[in-house]
Amino acid sequence: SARFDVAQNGKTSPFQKSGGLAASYGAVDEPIRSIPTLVLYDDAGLDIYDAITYVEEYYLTNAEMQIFMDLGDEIMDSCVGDGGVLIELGVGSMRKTKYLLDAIVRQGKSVTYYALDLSAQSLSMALSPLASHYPTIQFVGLLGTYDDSLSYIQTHIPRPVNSTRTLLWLGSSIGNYTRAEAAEFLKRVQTIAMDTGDTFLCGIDRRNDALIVKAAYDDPKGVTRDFILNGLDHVERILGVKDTFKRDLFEYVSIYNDELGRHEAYYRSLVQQTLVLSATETVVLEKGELINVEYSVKYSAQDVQRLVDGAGFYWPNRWADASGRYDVHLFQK
Ligand code: AVJ
Repeated sequence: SARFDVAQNGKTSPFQKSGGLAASYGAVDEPIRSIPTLVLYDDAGLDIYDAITYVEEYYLTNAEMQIFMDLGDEIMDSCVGDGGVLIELGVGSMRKTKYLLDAIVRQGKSVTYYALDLSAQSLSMALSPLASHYPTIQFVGLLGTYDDSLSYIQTHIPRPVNSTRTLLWLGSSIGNYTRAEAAEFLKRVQTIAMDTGDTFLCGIDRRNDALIVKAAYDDPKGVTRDFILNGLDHVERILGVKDTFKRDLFEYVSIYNDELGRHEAYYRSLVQQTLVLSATETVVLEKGELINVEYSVKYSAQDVQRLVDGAGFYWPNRWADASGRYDVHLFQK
């Protein structure tokens, strides 16, 4: 059966950290405004993201699913033991987790599976059917952010006797962090949430051909555009304003920055406009000005090596998809 737990104290506003439309400096020494990536993930955004995972050009999900379908037994054999604990950071719809659970059941192991997500709704929708389908697996839903989960794991999930903990971070979610942030986060996971011998299974997109990446993030049906532009509505709700971030005064700009190995998603202001964010804060956007909302950072083998070294992990294995675009990596403490 599935039970639910809360890994955090209250809902944190995505704006709390950086302030609305924070200005920072990009590589070109021009101020680049940004909105926290988290604004993309309200309930509507989660639904559109789920639709993205079915878009043919968005190869990441299929690549990862294919790895789990073809190699799930070997992967689970190498990092999950009987009586073990799995903790997945950011589960979403859990479409691909199923293949891992199938492998665990085939291997006759019983495990406890902790699923962390920001949305209570997607947690219960994903977990309820699984709980009845996998009687040897105990499911616990965790509601909270990645950071909330680290201290929760430390204080509430004891190291299993005669087994280990396996953390899962799939879907190349790591890509939404800068390289420095990613290394720092992994270091904290390693320090706070893992013991010697515990493993970390991490799905990471490679630095693929620029055209392939570009098509994945600017699909012809415009599903990605909808996903990004939906963030504007969420921003309005967060700030408690109306008719301020007007959809028809912005367009989605998708850039694959080959040099830095990352896709960059922006809102471009189609006109000069003054946004009244609150009684004390207004922002003037120039015509054509860009506001960054997301980076999707890609990793070459060398980039992964740097990440692993920075976090203090071993890197015992990796499994690639058939087209060689995507890897599931096994890191170990
Ligand atoms: C869920 C963060 C991995 O960056 O590839 C998909 C989100 N953004 N299309 C990604 C996303 C645009 C996705 N992650």
